[in-house]
Amino acid sequence: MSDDVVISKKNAGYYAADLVKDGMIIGLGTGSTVFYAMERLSVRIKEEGLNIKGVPTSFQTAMRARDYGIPLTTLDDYPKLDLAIDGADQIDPNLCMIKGRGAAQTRERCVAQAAEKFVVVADEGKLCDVLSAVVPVELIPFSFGLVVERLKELSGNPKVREGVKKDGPVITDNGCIEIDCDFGEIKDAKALQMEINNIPGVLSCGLFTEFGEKTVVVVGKTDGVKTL
Ligand code: ABF
Repeated sequence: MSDDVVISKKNAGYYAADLVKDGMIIGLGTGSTVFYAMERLSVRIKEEGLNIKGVPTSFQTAMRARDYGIPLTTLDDYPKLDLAIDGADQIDPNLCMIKGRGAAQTRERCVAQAAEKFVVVADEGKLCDVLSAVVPVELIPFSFGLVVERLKELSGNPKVREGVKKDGPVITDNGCIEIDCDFGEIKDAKALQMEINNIPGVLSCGLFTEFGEKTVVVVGKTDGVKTL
């Protein structure tokens, strides 16, 4: 990762962390850019006595939050969140996005749904005119053959995300399998998201087209940020 990208991610993460107000219950996404937001929150907790709680969207985020001294809670305790901070892989001009490279999109969707405001942090390289990255799909192992067949019928090219062992699938925090499906340029992301999420056995895919109204995208640059 280039120094410019690291600086950009840090600027975006820090800016998002400074949107957090005392007393907030927030969602904590997964990924390196969010981790910069958590780094800044850690400093604010220590220096300002910021009083917040976070709902982590992955085991990795929970571990990182504990290291940073960010108190954790759950959606059971707080089904409504003030704000969620999360990352993305691609973001189009309509604030539709592809997420899930961290295989955490299902929990990220729950947290985004629960949040009043969805703050997405990204470097400029994540912006695109048309979504075209592979779409992660989380599914229960029982449905694997069916989901693969259906994704192909939708003109996708599905590939199982491999874990540490060759041909050994990544097992998500939910005990499921992750597939990365290449659809090339995605002309109608909303429709494709509906199709994929309606396949029996799919927990959720990485197309996020339903949160535009409450989304603020913080685009990190080497000299600051711009918001969309
Ligand atoms: C998570 O972080 C995923 O949904 C998304 O794919 C990833 C982005 O990671 P990074 O911020 O490291 O680019 O939100």
